[in-house]
Amino acid sequence: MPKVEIIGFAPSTYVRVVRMVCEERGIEYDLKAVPPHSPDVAAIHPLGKIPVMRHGDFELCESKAIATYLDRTFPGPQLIPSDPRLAAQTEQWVSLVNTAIDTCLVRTYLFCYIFPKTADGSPDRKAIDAVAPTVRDQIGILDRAVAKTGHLAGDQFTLADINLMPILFYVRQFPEGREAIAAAGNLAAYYERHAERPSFKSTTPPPPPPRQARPN
Ligand SMILES: N[C@@H](CCC(=O)N[C@@H](CS)C(=O)NCC(=O)O)C(=O)O
Repeated sequence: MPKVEIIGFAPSTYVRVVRMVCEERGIEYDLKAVPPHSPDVAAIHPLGKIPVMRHGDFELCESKAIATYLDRTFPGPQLIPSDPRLAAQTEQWVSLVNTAIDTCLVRTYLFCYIFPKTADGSPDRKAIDAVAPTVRDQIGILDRAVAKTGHLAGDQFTLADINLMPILFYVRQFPEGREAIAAAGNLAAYYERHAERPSFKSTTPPPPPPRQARPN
């Protein structure tokens, strides 16, 4: 079978998700570390977003689609369980995280720090203060979701957990997020536990560059 190629740079949370899937499943892959909208990406993703994937003559975009393809194509314990209820719960949490939680915690909150729209490039204090209550609310939602089993779907580590961990990694690096997670005992323990997985450690991104143009 040809080697999988993941295209997209390491700081991206979504790139990390598909890399973690490869690592968890023991899938050999090459990482082509390029930013969004670069030619290799634009040739596969209609909106130029990362990650995209190439596997032989098969090209695919969107992290959830890539993760599902890898999970179904390669042998081994599945990250999207075959049990219909567990599979649906996995889908449910991937959807909730990608449509609402990523939007708030990454695209709004984190971007106030790493891609601020302020004239001097300093963190956007006004925007941070505005989003902080929603950050706390969403951390509370996640805290309750993992309270029972320490996982988002059933009592096993699934794509739902893989999809969330890269976000928590960044949120913990900024004060409001760090405080909210520290106050959420179940989520803090969840993070500490799953952060020990080799797939998480081996995909740790480099620290974000101090000042950059916002990518979108
Ligand atoms: N729905 C996409 C989202 C991917 C995404 O937003 N990637 C970011 C990097 S983390 C990106 O490419 N941003 C550039 C842009 O939106 O133009 C997926 O799940 O793969």
